[in-house]
Amino acid sequence: MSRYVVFGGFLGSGKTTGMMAFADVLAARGKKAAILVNDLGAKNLVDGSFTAWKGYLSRDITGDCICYQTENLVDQLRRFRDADGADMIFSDIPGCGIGALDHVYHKLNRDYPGEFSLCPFVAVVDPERLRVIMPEHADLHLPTEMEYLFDAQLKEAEVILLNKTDLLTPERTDEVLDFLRKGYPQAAVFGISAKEHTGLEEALDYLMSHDSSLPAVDIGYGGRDFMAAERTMSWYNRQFFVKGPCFDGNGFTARLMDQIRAGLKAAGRNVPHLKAMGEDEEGNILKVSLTGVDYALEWAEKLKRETPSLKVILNARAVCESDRLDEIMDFALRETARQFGVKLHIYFTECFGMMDEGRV
Ligand SMILES: Nc1nc2c(ncn2[C@@H]2O[C@H](COP(=O)(O)OP(=O)(O)OP(=O)(O)O)[C@@H](O)[C@H]2O)c(=O)[nH]1
Ligand SMILES: [Mg+2]
Repeated sequence: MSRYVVFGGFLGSGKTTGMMAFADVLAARGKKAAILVNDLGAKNLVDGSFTAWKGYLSRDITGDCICYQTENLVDQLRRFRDADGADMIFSDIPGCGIGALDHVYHKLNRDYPGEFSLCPFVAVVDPERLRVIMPEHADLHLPTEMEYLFDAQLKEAEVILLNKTDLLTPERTDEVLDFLRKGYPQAAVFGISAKEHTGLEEALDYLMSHDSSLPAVDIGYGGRDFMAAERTMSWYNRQFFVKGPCFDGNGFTARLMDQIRAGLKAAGRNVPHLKAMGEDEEGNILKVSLTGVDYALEWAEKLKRETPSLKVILNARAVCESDRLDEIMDFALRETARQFGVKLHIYFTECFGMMDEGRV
């Protein structure tokens, strides 16, 4: 029987990087891991393309949270288990999501008993973002409604992975771990760095040797605070092709991200996760993230040379009204193309507010 784990956790906390890092540890142990990438939106997801490009056994479930597509989820899990022989299947949920303990774990346990061995339910947390609900109450230019989601994601977790500890001093890591252990005593808490591959062995041993206790946790799913938090967010997915005389693909993408940042900042809005992946004619890629308008770009991959063309997927999960976000993204792309003297072919765009009228 395959083991299955869901990684929840806020936008940009490192769910995707974490799933890949744990898959590496499992591979080193001679075990086969699979990654199921889940997000809202129809298609063109950076995370799915990136995990596949990196060579992981991965597929995606798009269009909605796995909470609401149980049959599709079970089909994919069975395929990984039966056709691919995966020992461990990781999946995430959209970074604004809560409630998967109920909607995924309890549903699988009730309707598909004995099919999948469920690891403890995980929340991945970014220490920077956590400062919003820590005693210092840091102002990260996010709406206060968001605090409900941060807290609910941690309340629901059986395991909390404090990620990005490479960015902290050992003293600060201990301080944050202490805050999590005291505030969320139901969870086993581990400090990890998905990027530097530290702390993974211990956390993985725990996940592999414990089963979910399927706790019943009331996090106010669907209530007033939940709706208020979700209402602040919009999703944007675009796929386009850039054609030039030879141009700097990294520079183009960095300029685009900076133009988007500037547009959002001028409007007093923010973007918990803006990410782009670009692929040149030879199959080389760039991949870059911005986890808020106040931070620096983080590159996971860069192109090594200039290119005459670039296929780009751009995803934004923003704190912004969808119509305004659409305008900001469109302006930024056209302006960047103008500055670089390149031609654009836009093949796919979708933009929606989480609670927009007429979406579903
Ligand atoms: N310094 C550091 N950066 C990390 C670590 N893990 C992830 N990141 C970076 O954080 C950013 C977001 O990581 P992702 O793995 O895409 O986060 P995510 O939770 O999957 O994001 P969404 O799917 O959008 O919710 C990327 O720029 C990563 O490179 C880490 O351990 N240390
Ligand atoms: Mg992700």
